[in-house]
Amino acid sequence: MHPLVAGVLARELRATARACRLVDDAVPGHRELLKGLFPHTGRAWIVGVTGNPGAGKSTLTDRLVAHLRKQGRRVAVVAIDPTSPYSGGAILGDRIRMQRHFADPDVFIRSLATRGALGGLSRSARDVVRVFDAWGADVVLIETVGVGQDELEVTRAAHSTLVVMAPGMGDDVQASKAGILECADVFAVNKADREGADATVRDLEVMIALGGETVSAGAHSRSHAAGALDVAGASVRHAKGVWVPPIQRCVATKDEGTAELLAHLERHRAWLEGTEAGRARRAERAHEELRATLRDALVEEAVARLGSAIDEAARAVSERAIDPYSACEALVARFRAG
Ligand SMILES: Nc1nc2c(ncn2[C@@H]2O[C@H](COP(=O)(O)OP(=O)(O)OP(=O)(O)O)[C@@H](O)[C@H]2O)c(=O)[nH]1
Ligand SMILES: [Mg+2]
Repeated sequence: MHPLVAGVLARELRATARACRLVDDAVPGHRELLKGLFPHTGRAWIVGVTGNPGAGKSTLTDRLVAHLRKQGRRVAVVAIDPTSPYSGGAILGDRIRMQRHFADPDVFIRSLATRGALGGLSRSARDVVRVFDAWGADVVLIETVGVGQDELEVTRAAHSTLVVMAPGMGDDVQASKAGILECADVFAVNKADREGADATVRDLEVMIALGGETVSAGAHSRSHAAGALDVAGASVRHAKGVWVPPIQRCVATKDEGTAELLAHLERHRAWLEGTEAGRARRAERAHEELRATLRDALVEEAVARLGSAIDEAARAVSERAIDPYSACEALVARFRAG
């Protein structure tokens, strides 16, 4: 048994922080630690919080933490900032914003320092979340910036994903619509005290009404039909047991709408646990995780065994002596041969 397991289960601060660092960095032996922790996990509700930079994710997260604490629930926050891996500026900002929870032994806040030495950010996030699950978190909130591919993968580690929007981010919203719709379980239109919140809500309503289809920029001009679409589309999907993401207006700075937001998230959790569609989704996530872990393990094994052959092949490809496909086939053949 890994020596840190007992410390995490005893909820020791230093052991838990160290365990987070080990799995984040994927140092040798980190899987033994995770294996030891796994039997003590599975209780935590994992909530992803994503959205454009500055939309108010940290402020909202801080409010959600406060509400959860009032209910007596133990909370962990994992903050991820892929946009500025070196400055740490945003992370420092988050610390300041959430610092009123710092003295609370039932709140654990952790920033992912590395970009995930092995298997990337989503692997790192998933494993750190597991440490918190074993630590006894009732809820783990993962804050991630943006809706790029990396962030979408991180949110796949979550049971429920909250996408935070703010008025006046039109172009960003357009650009990331497909991605947003794919991962959002609940929408927060934050900064509802600012002009443009109604337009943002309408925009989202159209998007949701159109369902899984990728929304083109032309959707705006068709927004007339949105009302009808909404009724037909959303209610039909509801009836089929499909989750249709609700939209909640919030003013995070004033704690307005945040209790309702949490209630929406709770409903999503109940849906996950109580419906066939929800259970299917959980099974799909487990499948994804296993595939990702398998991919990492295979890559690790291949790199360990082929080592310099990979370097040589890469050099040959860069000198155009061979195409990357043939080079890869040769490496796979060599790997198979042992
Ligand atoms: N007017 C207004 N300002 C808000 C609201 N919520 C947050 N802010 C402000 O918006 C700014 C950004 O808030 P953050 O919570 O740091 O946003 P974030 O999405 O976490 O930002 P990054 O992590 O840097 O992407 C801060 O100055 C907040 O005080 C709101 O509801 N209304
Ligand atoms: Mg933030």
